Amino acid sequence: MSRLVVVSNRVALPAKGKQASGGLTTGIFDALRDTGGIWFGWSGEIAGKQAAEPKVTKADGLTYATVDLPRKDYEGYYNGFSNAALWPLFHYRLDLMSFTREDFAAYQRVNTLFADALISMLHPDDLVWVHDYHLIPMAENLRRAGAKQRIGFFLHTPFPSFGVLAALPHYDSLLESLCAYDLVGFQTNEDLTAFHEAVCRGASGAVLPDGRIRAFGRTFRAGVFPIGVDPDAIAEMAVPAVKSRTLRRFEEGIRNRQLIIGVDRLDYSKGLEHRFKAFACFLERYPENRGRVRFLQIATATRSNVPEYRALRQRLGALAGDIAGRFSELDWTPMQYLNRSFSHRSLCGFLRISRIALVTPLRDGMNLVAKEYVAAQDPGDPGVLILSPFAGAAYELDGAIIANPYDPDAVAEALQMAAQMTLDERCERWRAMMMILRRNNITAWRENFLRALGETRSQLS
Ligand code: ADQ
Repeated sequence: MSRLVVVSNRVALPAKGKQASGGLTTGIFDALRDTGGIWFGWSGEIAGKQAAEPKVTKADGLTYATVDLPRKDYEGYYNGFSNAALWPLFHYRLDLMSFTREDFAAYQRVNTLFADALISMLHPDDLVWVHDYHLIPMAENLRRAGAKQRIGFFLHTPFPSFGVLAALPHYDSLLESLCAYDLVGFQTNEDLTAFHEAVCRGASGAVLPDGRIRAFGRTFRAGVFPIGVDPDAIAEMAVPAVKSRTLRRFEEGIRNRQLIIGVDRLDYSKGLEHRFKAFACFLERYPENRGRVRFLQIATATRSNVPEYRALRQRLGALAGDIAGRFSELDWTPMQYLNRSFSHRSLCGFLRISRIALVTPLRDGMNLVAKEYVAAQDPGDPGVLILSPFAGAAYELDGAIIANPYDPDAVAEALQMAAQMTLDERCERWRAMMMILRRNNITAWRENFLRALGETRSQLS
């Protein structure tokens, strides 16, 4: 079996005495443990000057190799090109895209630095798996440094349609970088189709009859690999979590009211402002629910160095305050809005006791919370998932109520339908979704990707 080398922006270093938490981390960790591989990426540390050698840590049969980033490059690579240009672009928010040539140059420099640090650690037969939009030029840089290994890339976010992609200066350079991989993986068919179109229209490439792609003088594969969760592990975590002190105290506070939950990173792609307004619309249009429901929104702050995220946090705080001021009674508050984070175990507990989940991103590659919510439910009394059609998860979870987040009335109607849904219908919808979650679980995701990558032949070998 080939050794696996995973490359991602951040590396989940083994914390003493702590288990790897979160589905994706665990999924990658398991894949690496199978092959005794390397997990390579940024240490999360800013170095005064460029760190030449990667720091290597060995634990649990794995090798973790991390590099520090020079401050100047960190700003341009991470806060700049990755999170202020690519992230909004890939989520169809051209209005928020902020591009500078300096940021793009820093992005290229960091990818070169990563490739130069990694190349000497590679064995000839390794499979290299690069993750996400921060590291699109990795394969190109590794090839330039002489790598002949098979290199795959998985994009966790959506891939935008060509009309949107073309707004990015130097988009053709990114396309060329993507074409240096042996396999490029996407979450949904829509993303793959958009990539095909970009390659054909933006790079004069072609999709061959057998599905391979030819562009920039190379032939490679692209495919759909929807990321999954481990539904049984989530259920196992959720059952005891409900009995924890935190959860018991919280449940006492809501006193048998129907709990509506949202769990997201605080990010404009997650549609939180639209969601808050839709919840207000629901209370307005269906006043019989006042006093009977509680909306719990957990939104942990991320990327606080990017100005748009700070502005969003302020707007959300004001909106939550408005809703509380408008609808609260002396003995009832409609919503709780928390900017703190919880352990994955507690989150699974919150998901389990929630009668309705609102997963209404404006765009999302997949959205694992949607899948985690379904997996955490009590099979005898499952809750209802309300899901945006713009989340990758909507391609699989057809037992959810699909509601357009841009239409507050549609989300309000979905909430009313969910609140009134019979046990039989809830069970039927839940069973249909669980079947899909079990089939497309996290193990299937990584095995399918790595099998497909293993079956490719390096273009240079
Ligand atoms: P994210 O945008 O981070 O991931 P998501 O898939 O919803 O989005 O969440 C990833 C993980 O973070 C989940 O396991 C979830 O439980 C956890 N999480 C989310 N909000 C949290 C919170 N407030 N507190 C604690 N934990 C929280 C990116 C893409 C997604 C894609 C994933 C995986 O943007 O579209 O589904 O990668 O490919």
